[in-house]
Amino acid sequence: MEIPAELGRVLVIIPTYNERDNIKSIVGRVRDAAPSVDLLVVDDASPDGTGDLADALAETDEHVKVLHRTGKEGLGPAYIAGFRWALERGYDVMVEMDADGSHQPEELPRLLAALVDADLVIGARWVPGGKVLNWPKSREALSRGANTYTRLMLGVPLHDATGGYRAFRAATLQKIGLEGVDSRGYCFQIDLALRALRQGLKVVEVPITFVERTHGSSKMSRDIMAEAMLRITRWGVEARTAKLRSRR
Ligand SMILES: Nc1nc2c(ncn2[C@@H]2O[C@H](COP(=O)(O)OP(=O)(O)OP(=O)(O)O)[C@@H](O)[C@H]2O)c(=O)[nH]1
Ligand SMILES: [Mg+2]
Repeated sequence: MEIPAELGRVLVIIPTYNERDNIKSIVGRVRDAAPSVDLLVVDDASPDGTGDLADALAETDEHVKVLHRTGKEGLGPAYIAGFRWALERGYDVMVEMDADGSHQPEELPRLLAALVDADLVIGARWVPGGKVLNWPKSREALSRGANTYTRLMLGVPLHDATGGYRAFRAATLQKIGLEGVDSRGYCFQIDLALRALRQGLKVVEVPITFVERTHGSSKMSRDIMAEAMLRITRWGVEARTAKLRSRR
């Protein structure tokens, strides 16, 4: 499947923290699946040397770039740094992709095809045709629960607002405005989807098959979950309060 030329220049952004055993494979798979796109690895000074491995890959392939940051700040700030880097260099499309193989590069052409008629495409697990491989029931329940809570609390028409395999048009990020985004963990994904919807942009979910990582360890934590719960609740309350005020 070809990448639609009308989309312009595409950059796949891969945030990494201790992904030594995954980085080479994921970069290679993206290069095979979509040879015309560029890649940016955003590494938060991984102690396991992921940043050096990424530099080595960049040395032999001009499609691969690396942004080194000074310490672990969470997924949100890493993506924002990557988005800024891309906007400064005139990319037209920015893709979010995990390094751990959960987001299959082979599905990228399908995500990009959907972006031709959308402002933001979310690779979704919890839609018909979407799947998760090798997750324990407890992890599935957590993700489904978080998404149901998000839909009810925020009134958004999305089934996988926490999904992190996404394609944005540059214009979408410019309209959203990245200045005020301070979410760190996976509520960053909800934050951006919500901002896009509130701007009246077209957000489309495309079914994906999400594969649990086989190497390295998850960075998911109690703190990240707590941040998401608190923020979803706060955004929901704020939206309801604003609605009530506007009725008066
Ligand atoms: N640069 C950077 N990358 C991060 C940070 N935290 C997580 N990542 C990367 O973001 C991606 C997603 O993180 P994961 O640890 O897989 O978290 P997850 O996908 O929510 O959890 P699992 O499903 O258990 O893997 C991976 O590529 C991580 O290496 C961070 O603080 N900084
Ligand atoms: Mg993961």
